[in-house]
Amino acid sequence: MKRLIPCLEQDNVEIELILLIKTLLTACKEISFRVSQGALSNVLGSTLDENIQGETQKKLDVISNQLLKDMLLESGKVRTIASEEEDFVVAATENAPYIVAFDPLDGSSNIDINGQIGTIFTIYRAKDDAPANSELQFSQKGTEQVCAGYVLYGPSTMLAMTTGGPTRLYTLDKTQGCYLLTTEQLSIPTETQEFAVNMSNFHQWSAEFAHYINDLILGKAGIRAKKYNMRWNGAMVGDVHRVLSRGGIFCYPNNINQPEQPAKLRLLYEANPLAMLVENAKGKAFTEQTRILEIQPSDIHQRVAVIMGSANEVDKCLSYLR
Ligand code: P6P
Repeated sequence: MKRLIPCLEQDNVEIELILLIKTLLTACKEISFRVSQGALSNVLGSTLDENIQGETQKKLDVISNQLLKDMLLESGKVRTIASEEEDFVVAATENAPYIVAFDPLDGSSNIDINGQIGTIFTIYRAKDDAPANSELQFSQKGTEQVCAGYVLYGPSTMLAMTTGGPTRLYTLDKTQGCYLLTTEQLSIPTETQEFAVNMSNFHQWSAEFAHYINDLILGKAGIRAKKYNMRWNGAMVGDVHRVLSRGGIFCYPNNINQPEQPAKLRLLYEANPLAMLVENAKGKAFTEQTRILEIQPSDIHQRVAVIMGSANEVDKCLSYLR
């Protein structure tokens, strides 16, 4: 099986970016080890702190964030860092070529129940018209991403990544300590019979989205005339990995009862990188109206509705919302 670096070289990825990806994935190897140790290494449970999202920080959230931040700060390739666990951007190396944003441990509510969790990351070129300590470094549409990926800490540790070309899957060989190519090119089936949504939020959806889900639940007896199955992982990275692997549609729509902040998922370090992975695997990724990758960001922690996965199912869902 091919190793990661030769794959990136074959994809003509520039050496500076290859070195940065290598650094980032080295940190994820350490996170994978800590996660797999679980209760044995006293990393379970919560801290007494809350992040800017208002969520209680898990010990592993803080450990993973620090691991990534330290390694990226030392890399010399990163001008600015943004993280779900950091209130503000962190200036790194002046005039370095790239900026990096990440969710160090997506789905951390799954940590204490040994569920799937993962690190989501995205890389852009640094901007020369903004200081290294400015949020304006991340004022770039998702279409500007030069690399997007996640490392999923499941029964095996898997990396899904694109550098603009196909979305490829790699598996971490823990004996050699390297990521090996296990799926050359992911291609999401255009049709599906599987949807992912938190059904307990039914009361907060728009009537149009509730109608769409209700038609899925009606199955063969309803207008969709086929039986649908439902999965909800509690970790977007796990749900989207399933969608990338076998098709499906992942939905986190707006909460109409919270007009001041209707969306839950974050654009910069959740929706955008996963949207790039999905689109480069022939899927689609929208909010309730807009292609996610075309949104002009306004804030590093801004939130968006998410509907992504099998192209024809996403189109069908959006047809209910228009
Ligand atoms: P709920 C995890 O906290 C997360 O940001 C996503 O990874 C996940 O899909 C979603 O929230 C789960 O939200 O409301 O079902 O707990």
